[in-house]
Amino acid sequence: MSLKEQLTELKEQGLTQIAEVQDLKALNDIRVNFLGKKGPITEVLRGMRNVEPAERPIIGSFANVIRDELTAAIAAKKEELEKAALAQQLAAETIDITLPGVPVKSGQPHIIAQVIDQIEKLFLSMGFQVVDGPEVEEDHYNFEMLNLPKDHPARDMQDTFYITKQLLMRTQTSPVQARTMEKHDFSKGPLKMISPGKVYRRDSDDATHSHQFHQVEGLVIDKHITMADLKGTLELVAKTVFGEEREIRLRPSYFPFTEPSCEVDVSCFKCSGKGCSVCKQTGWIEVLGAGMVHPNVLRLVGVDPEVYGGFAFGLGPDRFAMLKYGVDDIRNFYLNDLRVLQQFSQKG
Ligand code: 2NL
Repeated sequence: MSLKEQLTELKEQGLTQIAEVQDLKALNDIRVNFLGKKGPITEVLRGMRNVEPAERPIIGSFANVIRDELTAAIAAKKEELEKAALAQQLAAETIDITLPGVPVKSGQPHIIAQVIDQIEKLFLSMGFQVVDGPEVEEDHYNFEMLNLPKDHPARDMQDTFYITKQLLMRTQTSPVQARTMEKHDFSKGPLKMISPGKVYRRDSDDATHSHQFHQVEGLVIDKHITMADLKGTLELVAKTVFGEEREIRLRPSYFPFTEPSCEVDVSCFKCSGKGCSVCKQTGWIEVLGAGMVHPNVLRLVGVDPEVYGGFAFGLGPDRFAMLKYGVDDIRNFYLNDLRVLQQFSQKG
């Protein structure tokens, strides 16, 4: 067989093997076998010694053409196999996005926290500070500083959790305000604050009483504060929590720490004032207590009542939530039954 014939046969063999090969490893073996230094093409070319010198360049370039053809066929096959491998991998790794996912359970703030958050947002927007304080409080700050003399009925052992003679669970958040007023430098400007938090009463729990509940107290101390400032502020609270159409009215009342004192009613959000079971046919619902800070309280914290005055109020987020959502038993807020709490999802 002539060299040309041998080379042509090698080419045919090579092309057949390349056409049949199924994987990249075997393809590489073919490449090494045919085109490598010890491969048959190199071997055939060694036989050039016996070829006429004039023939040699022709055989040489014929061999190169065959080498190039096989190289090209291998490259094409390599690309084909790589594409097939990628397609197979992609098919195997396909994610079915129509499959239902694993649901993620998300919580939400407790309904009382939601009411407090809403009130905090309102007061922060009016430049008030939100102040925290201890729940275990001194008798001095809880009562004494708030003009509750030693024999006042509110200080009765029956109503307060005493820890020692001097220490107790705070019955209101006003001690936070007494502490803040005491520290405030009034030459630097007015004091505008709210103090939200937990308070404690030595009560038997029932539908409307809980030994632990919540309070948000508010306080503004400055020169020239009037009851109109109080009314305007509380009207905003009522509208924010109970709806834009609400009105408020002030009725005279009594608290040891304010003078004058008032109770604040909001126009009924159920019947808009016509009279229904929620407002007991009066058109009004009592929602909070307030007043002008008693001069004795100012004196006790070192503020001159001849120069400064202010208003204060106290409201119950528990009562707000009960009224707003028609919850008739305060214990629902503290039993932490998810069937109750999940009804107050903010996701709507
Ligand atoms: C309520 C309503 C009220 C205050 C709280 C207060 C605080 C300071 C000075 C004066 Cl530091 N007053 N707080 C005022 C009026 C009402 O809470 O029903 N309380 C028993």
